Amino acid sequence: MRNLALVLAPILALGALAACTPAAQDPAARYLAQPLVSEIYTADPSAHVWEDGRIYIYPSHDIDAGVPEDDLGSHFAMRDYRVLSMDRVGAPVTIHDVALDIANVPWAGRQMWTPDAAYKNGTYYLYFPAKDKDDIFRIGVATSASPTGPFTAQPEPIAGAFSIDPAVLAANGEYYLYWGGIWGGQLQRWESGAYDAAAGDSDLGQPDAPAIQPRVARLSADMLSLAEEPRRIAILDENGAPLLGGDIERRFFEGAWVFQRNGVYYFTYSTGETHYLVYATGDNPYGPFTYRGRILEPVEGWTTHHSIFEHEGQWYLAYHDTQISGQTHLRNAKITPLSFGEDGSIQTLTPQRD
Ligand code: FUB
Repeated sequence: MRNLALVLAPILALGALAACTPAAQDPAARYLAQPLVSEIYTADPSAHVWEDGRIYIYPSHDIDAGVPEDDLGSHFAMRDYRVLSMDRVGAPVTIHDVALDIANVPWAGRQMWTPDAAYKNGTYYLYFPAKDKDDIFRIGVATSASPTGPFTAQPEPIAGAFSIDPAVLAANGEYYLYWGGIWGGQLQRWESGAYDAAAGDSDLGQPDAPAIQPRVARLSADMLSLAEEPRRIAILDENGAPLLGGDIERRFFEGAWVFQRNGVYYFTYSTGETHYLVYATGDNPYGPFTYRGRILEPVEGWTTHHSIFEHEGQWYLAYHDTQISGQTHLRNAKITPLSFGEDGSIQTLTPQRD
């Protein structure tokens, strides 16, 4: 009996110690950041600071539409957009009314995925992907006099743009639209230059060939169309060779976000099935960009998607995970500070402790 007590004592002591750790007292403490809001599900947060100095988040608005989960993301069956805003990170977050409903987009059929926004000359522009009536992902644009909408959609999608995950970079007095996502995002179906459903639903199965490349085009002066033919974006390894399709820990999958810092252009994206947020850098908006490293280790949930912005001298990463629901299609947006090294490298973040 005495021996048993001797054996059990240290185990019980360790247990008591563990129960005192912040994570045991509060399960939320194991996360790097907390959800911005819990009233609605939000994901793919595209963050901007407009002229009023406030932070505006344009996220996907996740819902449970009862669509079974599959490899193409059919369970992400979103139908509208809501904008979030706050004075600064950590301040109360306002959930604004519906900014755009799929019922008011004449060409759209289903699945309103990641949006982004831009501001020019008193008008706010919301860029968004949705499947058209033929189930082909297109990218549309809607306008508003207010950063939070309601937005009025153009009657047709933007000619020449396709696939998913639009992101806008304002630089040098111009605006550049980036897009693309493989697998369910259908980018692989546009490899020939025209839509080809026969190209299938994955990444073309060419592990030794250059990976499928995201696209970019400068926007027209009225922000409603492309001013040039879309260009393919090269993402290179440390030897200047294009990343290969089989390099699944580094090649582009979806979720482009581009920003400029100290004259360097950062092309950031998700690696999809390996669940990393990574970045590559270049010296102009079109690339090529050279792979540099990871921004965020895998979050809870299948998808990972983000934006990066500066507010009052501090850089931030807006991202999402599934902390609230534990379900891959019901995500919650978060924001956490981001740090850079002297050489411009991004310091890798870990989103939760195991
Ligand atoms: O939210 C739907 C899709 O999931 C996005 O468009 C992808 O980037 C992924 O986050």
